[in-house]
Amino acid sequence: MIWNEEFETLPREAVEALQLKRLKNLIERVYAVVPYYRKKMEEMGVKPSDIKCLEDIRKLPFTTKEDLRINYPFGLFAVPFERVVRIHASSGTTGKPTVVGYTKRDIETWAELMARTLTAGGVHQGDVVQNAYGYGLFTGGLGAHYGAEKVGAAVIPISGGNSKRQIMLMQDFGSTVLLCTPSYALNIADVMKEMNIPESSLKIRVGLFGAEPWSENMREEIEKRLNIKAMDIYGLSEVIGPGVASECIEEKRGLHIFEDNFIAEIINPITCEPLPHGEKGELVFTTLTKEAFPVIRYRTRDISVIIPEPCSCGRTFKRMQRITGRSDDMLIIRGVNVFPSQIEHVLMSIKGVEPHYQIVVDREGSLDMMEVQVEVSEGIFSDEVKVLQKLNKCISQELKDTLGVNCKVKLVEPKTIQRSEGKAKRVIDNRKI
Ligand code: DLL
Repeated sequence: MIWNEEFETLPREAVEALQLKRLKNLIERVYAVVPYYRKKMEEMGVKPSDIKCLEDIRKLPFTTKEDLRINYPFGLFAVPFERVVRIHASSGTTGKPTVVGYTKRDIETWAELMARTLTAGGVHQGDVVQNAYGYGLFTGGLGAHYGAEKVGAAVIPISGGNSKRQIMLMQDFGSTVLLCTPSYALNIADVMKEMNIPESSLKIRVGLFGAEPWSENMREEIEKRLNIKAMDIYGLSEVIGPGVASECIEEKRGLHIFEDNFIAEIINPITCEPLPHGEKGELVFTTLTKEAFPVIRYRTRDISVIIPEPCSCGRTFKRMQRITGRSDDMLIIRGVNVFPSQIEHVLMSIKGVEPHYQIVVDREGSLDMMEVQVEVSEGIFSDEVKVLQKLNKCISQELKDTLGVNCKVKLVEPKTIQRSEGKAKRVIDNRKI
């Protein structure tokens, strides 16, 4: 099922014509009303009239989290404040949050995009949607909520946390759809196991998971343990929230980018050079329809690949591969670039290892030391020391082969690594660098 046939199946030329028209309007508007963008464009010697074709987007300056910080809280808003009806924020790296605003029309656009997302995941009227994304300043809860109502599903606005209550309501209300972070979905599966509740006592059919990196192996684990289909959905507050790109249930391979609303580019994160489709790099988004808080060439730091080939589901929008890491999440361990996603990939392919782990980085003298703490299954933990040693050695070797750097592996008892109710914290970097 496609929520908005008219737009989601537009022929490519029409998509691009619409993008160009909207891009021109956007640039004219921000140049006129946002002094900061105007100044940046002037510094680069570019005027709105220089945007004549889609490739001309490359003439425009990038926007980064630092630009948002400088303009904290409302400096980049592009409408008079009276037109703002909602404010969200996400935690920044430097203490002050990143603030985003929405007009009435922005809220409608967002609901439309989330309706498309949910429909692409197979959600429809008659479904009971348990929305365990956090409600509040985080965009996950309310963003998904409006979309679910728009498709006509019954929404349970439970927010994240309190897994026992989540399970009780899933059983009592007959929830058919679960919305939360992938790590929280596993947390719920763990609590169900502890309480001896079989997944067959639930009606959940599908889950739409996002807001944090996860792997194909983790998808398999969630699908198996909850007996559902697990879909990947992507978005970020600066661009709109959830509803930027999402998988279709037909293919489950790559996330369709809602290109009538956003232009996606991939750049080399070091040189900032645009990369051709099919090459891996940092995702950059320009919003085409947002009124209150448009962004121009926003650098997400998320690493992905754009897939231009058409999809069998009928949607004509290009897809992006699932996020494989963040350019600023990359750890440099003794000079070697290490992504937490590589570690997750290794761990999830080893039997006896639970999908709960944490990476702790320290500096001893001038040497970086990385320890990977991994939970093992109940059965393995009560086994002989020899079995544990063997498993430890196997994980260390696999990690070394994949990462090209030695790391310490510490097997920990089941349930010792802190569980997340929202985004999981995978890396603790104790180095003062
Ligand atoms: O996490 C919006 C969202 C809510 C997306 C619910 C999906 C579901 P922020 O808090 O601003 O917004 O965080 C955005 O989270 O730049 C990525 O690094 C990461 N992220 C979001 N979705 C995915 C995903 C929301 N599907 C940041 N896979 C982004 C990997 C994701 N990372």
